[in-house]
Amino acid sequence: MVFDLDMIKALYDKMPSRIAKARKVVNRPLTLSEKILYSHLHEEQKLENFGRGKSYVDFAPDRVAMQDATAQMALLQFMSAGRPKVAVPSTVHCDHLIVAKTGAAEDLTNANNESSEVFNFLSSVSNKYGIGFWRPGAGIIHQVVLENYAFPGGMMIGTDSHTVNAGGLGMVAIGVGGADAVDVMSGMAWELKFPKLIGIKLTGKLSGWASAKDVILKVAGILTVKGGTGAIVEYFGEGAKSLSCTGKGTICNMGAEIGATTSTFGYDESMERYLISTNRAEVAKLANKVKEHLTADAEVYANPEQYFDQVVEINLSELEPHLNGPFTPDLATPISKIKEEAAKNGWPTKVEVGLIGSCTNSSYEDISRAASLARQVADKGLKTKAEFTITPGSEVVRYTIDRDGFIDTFDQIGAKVFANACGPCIGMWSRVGAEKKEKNTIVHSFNRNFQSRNDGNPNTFAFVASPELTTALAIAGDLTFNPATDYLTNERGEQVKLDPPTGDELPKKGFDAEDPGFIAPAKDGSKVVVKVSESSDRLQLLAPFKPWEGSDLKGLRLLIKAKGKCTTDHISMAGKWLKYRGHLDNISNNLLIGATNFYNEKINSVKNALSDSYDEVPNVQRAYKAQGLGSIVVGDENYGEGSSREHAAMEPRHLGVRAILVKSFARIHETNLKKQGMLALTFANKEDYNKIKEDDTFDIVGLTSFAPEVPLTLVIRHNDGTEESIQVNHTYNANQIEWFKAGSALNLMAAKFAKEAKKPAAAAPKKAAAPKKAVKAVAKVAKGVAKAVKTVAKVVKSVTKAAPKKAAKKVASKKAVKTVAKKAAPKKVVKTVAKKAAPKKAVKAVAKKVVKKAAPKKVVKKVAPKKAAPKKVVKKVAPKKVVAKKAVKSAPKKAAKKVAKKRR
Ligand code: MIC
Ligand code: SF4
Repeated sequence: MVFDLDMIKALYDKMPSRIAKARKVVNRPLTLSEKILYSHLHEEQKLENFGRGKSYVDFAPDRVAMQDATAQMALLQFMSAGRPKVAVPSTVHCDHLIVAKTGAAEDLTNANNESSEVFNFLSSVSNKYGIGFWRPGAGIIHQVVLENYAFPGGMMIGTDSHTVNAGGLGMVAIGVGGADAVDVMSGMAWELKFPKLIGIKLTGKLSGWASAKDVILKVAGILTVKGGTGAIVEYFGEGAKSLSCTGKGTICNMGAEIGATTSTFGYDESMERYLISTNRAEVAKLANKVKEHLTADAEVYANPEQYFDQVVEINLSELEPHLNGPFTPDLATPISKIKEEAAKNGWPTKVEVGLIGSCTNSSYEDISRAASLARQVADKGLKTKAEFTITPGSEVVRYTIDRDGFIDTFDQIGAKVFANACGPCIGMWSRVGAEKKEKNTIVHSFNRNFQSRNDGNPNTFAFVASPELTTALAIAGDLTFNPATDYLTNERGEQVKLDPPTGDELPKKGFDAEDPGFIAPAKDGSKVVVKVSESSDRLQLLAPFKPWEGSDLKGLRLLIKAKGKCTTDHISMAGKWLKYRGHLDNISNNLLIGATNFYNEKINSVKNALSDSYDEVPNVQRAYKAQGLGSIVVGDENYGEGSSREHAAMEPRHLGVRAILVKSFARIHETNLKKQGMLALTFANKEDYNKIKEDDTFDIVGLTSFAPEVPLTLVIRHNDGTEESIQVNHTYNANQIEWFKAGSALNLMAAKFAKEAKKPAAAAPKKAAAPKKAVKAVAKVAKGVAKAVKTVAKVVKSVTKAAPKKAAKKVASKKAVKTVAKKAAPKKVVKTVAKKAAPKKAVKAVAKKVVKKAAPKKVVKKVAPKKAAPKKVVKKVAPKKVVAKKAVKSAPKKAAKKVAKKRR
C-alpha cells in the first residue's frame, strides 16, 4: 500500500515552478535543502531571500509523525485546540513503552497489559482525528516512516529528535516538540528560523569494516554535539551516491547528536532501489520525473564553499571504524586508537553486552552484515564472550530477516531478540544487575549514550559503534579488539581472524510481513469518544497555563545551577518515567533529577531556600510553588541537548519555574520552552554564569517592553546584601513574545480559533434564492458552522476560564486573528470547492434570474454576485476550512476527489 500518493504528486507538480521562483529571488544556484525549504513555504509566507540563521520563516510541512511517549502530550494539546480533524497526514507509532526483558513475544504482551490505557487513548484519538495508528510491535517510528512515508523532496516534522532519519530518503525531516506538531495538525503555519547550511562532501567508497555509521561517528567527532545547531547538513559527492539508502538514514538519524536541524541527501539510485523494494515503485516513478529538483543545482556541488556556510570533506576509502563514548556521542575514537584511549581514561575494557538494532541501525543491510559475523563464530570455533541483543526496527524488517535465516544465526550465538521497539535505547531495558550500579562497559549501535540512559546505571560506560563492530566486540568481549588487525583465540586454542562483514543492501526476495501493524482511522471520527479517567495516573487532561501577569518578575529563587552536560535526559528522565508522559503532574516528579548541582556536585540534591536544607529538586520546586514563589534554573552550554520531549519544558512551567538561563540552548528545547510560555534566556556574557550564587534571589526586568532583539536585565541580589545586574539575551520574535504573554502558544492558538469561530456565527446565512445545489451546499455548511462553533465555544470556555478576560483580549489581537483566519484553509482549495459545488455557467444563469426577479439587489449581491456566486456565499457563512470540508461532501464525486487530493 502506498500512502498519500496524491499528496506527493501534488507537491512534485508544484516543485519546479516554486524552485524556479526561489532561484530568481535568491539569484544564485540552490542547494537541495533550499529547494525543499523554498518549495514548502506556507502560502501566507512572502517569498524572499531569507537570512540563514536569521529570518523566522513560516513553512507548510507535508506530514507529521508522533511516537507514543511524545504523542500523548501532543494529542492532549491538539484536543484542546478544538480542531475536528488533522489538516495534514499524520501518524502515531507505539514504540517507546515496551520494556525489553525476556524477548519479543512476552515483552510485548506485558507492555500491552501495562500500558493498555495509554495505547487505547492513542488509538482512539487517532481514530477520531484521522491519524494513522501503528500499534505496539509494528516498529520504531523512524524505521516505519522510512519504509512507508518518507519521500524525496518532502518536508515533515515529528515529535522525536530522530525524525531526521527520513533524510536518508531525501527529505527535510525535523524533530519538534508536541506543540509544534499541534500547529501543523491544526492547519497553521510552522515556524522555523531559516537554517544555516553545512555541506559534507563524501569522496571514495566504504570498504572492509567501515560502514555508514562510521561516517556520522566521525562527523560527530569533528562537529561536536553542538556543531550542527541551527543548521541543515547536506551530504553530497560520489561517496554519498555509493551509500545505501538505509545507510544514509543512519547518517541522518545521528545528525540529531550534533544538534543539526536535520540532514539530507540528494535523490539517487539507492533511494530509487529502496522505494521499489519497499513497494513504492510509484513514488520512485514520480520522483524520477522531477529528479533534477531533488538534488542541488550542479554548480553548488562543484563549488560548495560558495554555497554552504561550512564545508567538511571525508574520504570514505580512508574511514576507520569508530567507537564514540562514553557518556557523550561526540567523543570519537578510531578503533586503532581505542587501546591507548581506554588505558589513558580508565574505561573498563571488558564488554558485557553488545546491542544492535534501534531506529538508527536496523536495516536489512545492517542485520545481514552483523549476521555474517555471527556465522563465523561457529565456523571458526569461537564462542561469543558478551551478551548479545537485537531490537529490529520494524515488523517488516523482523519478518524479513527471520524469513532469510538471520534470526536463526543470531540464535546460535545466544542472542536475545527483543520486540520491534526502542527498548534498551531509551532505558526500557530490565537489565539484570543494573541496580548494583557497578562500573561496566556496553557497546551498542544506537545513537545516544548519555549517562544512565540505557539501563539506569550511571556507571555503565556506553559506547556507540556500527552494528558490525558491535557484533565483533561482543564476540571478542573486549573493547580494545580491532577486528581489522587483531586475532582471537578459538575454543581449540587457535588464533583466528574475523573476515570483514558482508551483506545485502536489500532483501533479494523483497520485504514482507504478515501484518505490518497499521490501523487506518475512521473516515468520519466525529462520533468516536476519547475517554480520560480523572483518577488515571497515566493520563491527565491539560489545564491551560496562566498568562503573564503583565509585570517584571520579582524575587525569584534559584532552583538549581546545573553543572556541565544537562540533556533532556537529565531534565526529564526516560526509562521508568516514560509511563507518566501523559500525566503532567506525575511526570513533573522527575524534574531535573539527573542534573548535577554546581554547589555540591550532587545529583538531585538542591538547597531549599525556605527551609535552608537540601532536598530533591521536584520537592524543592513544589515547596516554592506552594508559597507562590517563582524560580529560575541556570545551566551550562547546549542545555536541553538530545530529545524533543517537551516535558522538559512543561514540567518546570507546571511547577512554577519562570525562566531558564543558560550559556546556550539546543534548538528543539529552546523552542519547546518558548511554546510553553517560559522565558528561555542566555547569558550575554557567558562568564556571568559564575556570578550566580546559591542563595541569590533574582528579578527579571524589561518584560513590560519585551521586544525582539532587545535584551532583558537580570538583577541578582546576593545574600550579603550586594546586588548586581547583568544582561541576558533572548531570541523571541514578535509572535513568540505573544506566546509568552498568553501563557503558552496553545493558549494563543485556542483564543484565536475561538475568536475566528465567533465571526461566522454572527453572519447568519441568508435564505435567498440560489441554485438548488448551491443552497443545499450552503445549508450543509451552515450546519457545519454551528457544529464548529459549538466545539470552539467549549474551547473559549476553557480558555476564558483560565485567562482573565482582559488578558485573553490582549492576546488575540485583531491582526493576529485575521492571519489565522487566512491560514485556516488554503485559498485555492476553497476556490476549487466553491467552483465545483455549482458549475459556473449554471450559477451565472440562475444568478441573473434571481437578480431580475426574486430579490432586492442588495441581498442578491451578497448571495449570488455576478461571477462565482457560491464562492462568496460560502466565504460569508463559514470559516474556510469548514467550508472546504463540508463542500467536499456536497460536491459531485469527481470534484470531491479533486478537492480531497488538494487538501491532503
Ligand atoms: C530519544 O531518543 O531520546 C527519544 C526517547 O526518542 C526522544 C523522544 C522522547 O523523549 O520521547 C527523542 O529523541 O526525541
Ligand atoms: Fe527510540 Fe532510541 Fe530511536 Fe529514540 S533513538 S526513537 S529511543 S530507538
